[in-house]
Amino acid sequence: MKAGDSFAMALGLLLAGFGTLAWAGASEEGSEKTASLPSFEEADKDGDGKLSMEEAKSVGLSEETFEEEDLDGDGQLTEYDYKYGVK
Ligand SMILES: [Ca+2]
Ligand SMILES: [Ca+2]
Repeated sequence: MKAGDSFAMALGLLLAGFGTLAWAGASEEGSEKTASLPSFEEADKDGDGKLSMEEAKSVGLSEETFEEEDLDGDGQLTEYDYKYGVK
C-alpha cells in the first residue's frame, strides 16, 4: 500500500464522519415542542396580536415565566416571544 492511498482513505473516513455528524445535528432541531400550551391565537383572547399578563396567566403561564419570556421587555408577549421563549 502506498502512503497516498491511506491518506486518501483517512480523509474519506473523516469526511464521512463529518457528514454523519451534520446530519444528526440537523435532525435534532425542532424536536422540542411546547405541547402543553394552547396556540398563540387561542391564548390571545382579544386578538390584538400580543399576550397581556392576564391572557398569559389564563393559559397557565406564571408571572415569572411571563417576565422571563418577554424578550424585549415591553410587558407583552408577541407571537415570537410565546413560540420561542416559552418552554
Ligand atoms: Ca391580547
Ligand atoms: Ca415582548
